[in-house]
Amino acid sequence: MRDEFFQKITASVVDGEPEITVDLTKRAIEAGLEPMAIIDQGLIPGMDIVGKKFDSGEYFLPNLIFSAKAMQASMDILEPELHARNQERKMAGKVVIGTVQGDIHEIGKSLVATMLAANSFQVYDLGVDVKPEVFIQKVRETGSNLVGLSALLTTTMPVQKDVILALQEAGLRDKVKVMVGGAPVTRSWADEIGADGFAEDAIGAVVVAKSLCKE
Ligand code: HCB
Repeated sequence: MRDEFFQKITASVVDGEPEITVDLTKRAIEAGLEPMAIIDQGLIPGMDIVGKKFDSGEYFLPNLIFSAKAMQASMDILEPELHARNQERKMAGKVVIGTVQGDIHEIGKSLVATMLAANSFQVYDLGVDVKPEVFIQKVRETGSNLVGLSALLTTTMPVQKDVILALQEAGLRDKVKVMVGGAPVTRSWADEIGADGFAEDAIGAVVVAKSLCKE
């Protein structure tokens, strides 16, 4: 019965069916399955499959959004259950993310935030048009080890560099990694401004974030 539950939960995440994932999650808890096992053996394998399908071109952005929603909806039920059992999920890292000052493009940044949250990162999403000092303040407040900076305009790309300089000035640069992204952002731009990582899409961002947080 356990394996059947896990397989169905995995499939509902892969299919991007939040309502089914929620229903299965509730039933699995009622049946006595451990919340941590539901995450490790049901949800995470689902997101792994989704990542592979996206990489191979079988899945597109809407698939990612629905799968991440399914995972997140299940996590909303499981987090309080873990808490009640004094079990905290082992987080992959703490990420402060936002679209930089002067830029109101939100979709890509939010997708990256959702995918990170679905992959066991604690995410602090500051929204759009975020001033460098607000990133600094949030990093200090949360003790985050990663900052994700999104910029969609060639005119706001330099603000990514401003945030890196502000981290340096605040004495935080050696405590936090910086990952940049956004349609006009390239690896060479990331190198030029001294970012630690660059990702072209949300799945890539999860891979880069995991590797930066391991360092
Ligand atoms: Co906007 N806009 N826009 N826009 N916009 C772009 C970005 C242009 C390229 C369109 C064009 O001219 N061809 C252009 C920028 C040109 C340039 O600078 N070279 C542009 C412009 C000029 C503008 C305005 C200035 C237009 C105006 O008012 N005259 C204005 C900007 C206002 C401002 O920000 N101050 C503006 C406004 C808008 C909206 C409001 C109408 C709307 C945004 C709505 C919203 O987000 N709530 C909008 C949109 C939707 C776009 C396009 C069409 C799509 C952007 C998008 O959402 N892409 C875009 C054209 C395009 O890019 N094709 C156009 C989909 C997401 C999923 O991709 O690249 O954002 P993404 O994110 C990826 C990836 O980059 C990476 O992962 C994400 C997920 O796969 N990633 C990260 C992103 N952030 C990351 C952070 C990390 O740490 C790691 C990875």
